[in-house]
Amino acid sequence: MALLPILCYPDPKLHKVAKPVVAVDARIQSLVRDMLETMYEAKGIGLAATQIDVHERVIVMDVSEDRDQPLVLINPELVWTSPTRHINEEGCLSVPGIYDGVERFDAVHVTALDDRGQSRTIEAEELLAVCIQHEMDHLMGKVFVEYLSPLKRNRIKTKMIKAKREEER
Ligand code: K1U
Ligand code: ZN
Repeated sequence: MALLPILCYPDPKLHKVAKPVVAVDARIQSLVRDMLETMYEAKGIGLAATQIDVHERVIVMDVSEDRDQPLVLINPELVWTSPTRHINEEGCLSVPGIYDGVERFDAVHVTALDDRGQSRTIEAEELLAVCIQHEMDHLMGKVFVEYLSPLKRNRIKTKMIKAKREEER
């Protein structure tokens, strides 16, 4: 297993659109293991392949309190969204230290393959529903700060660029 570096906003690679996985083979299973290790180490509840510069439709998540219920979604597709939405506080491993409210569907149904290539449907609500929508945005090249006002987004961009410069000094 390997820890993978996570891309930081405003890296333009975060805006690439991921392609569908063609086959759930040993390469994808190894990618999933590395992504889970990276997500747990970073103390995140989710990670999209885009964030580690792999542009294929793979997501890993674990919203359980004990961090022992990994969920793997390969080629996820939203098949149902609730009629209601709410604003939830979100964070992002690619935008460390920034938290803000984003409006999301309260519940979603998603079809996907698991890490053995089996098709499944997940009916998600609460934090899992929010996390799925956040991670599926990553696969489309969208970072949560793009829902914020241009003023907030530009402030965050400047802060991230400054932090990166400091880190490189
Ligand atoms: O995709 C990512 O960058 C992971 C991200 C997932 C996420 C968190 C919160 C709402 C939606 C999606 C994180 O794990 S950020 C860090 C975190 O653990 C967290 C932050 C705020 C609330 C709950 C958890
Ligand atoms: Zn994120």
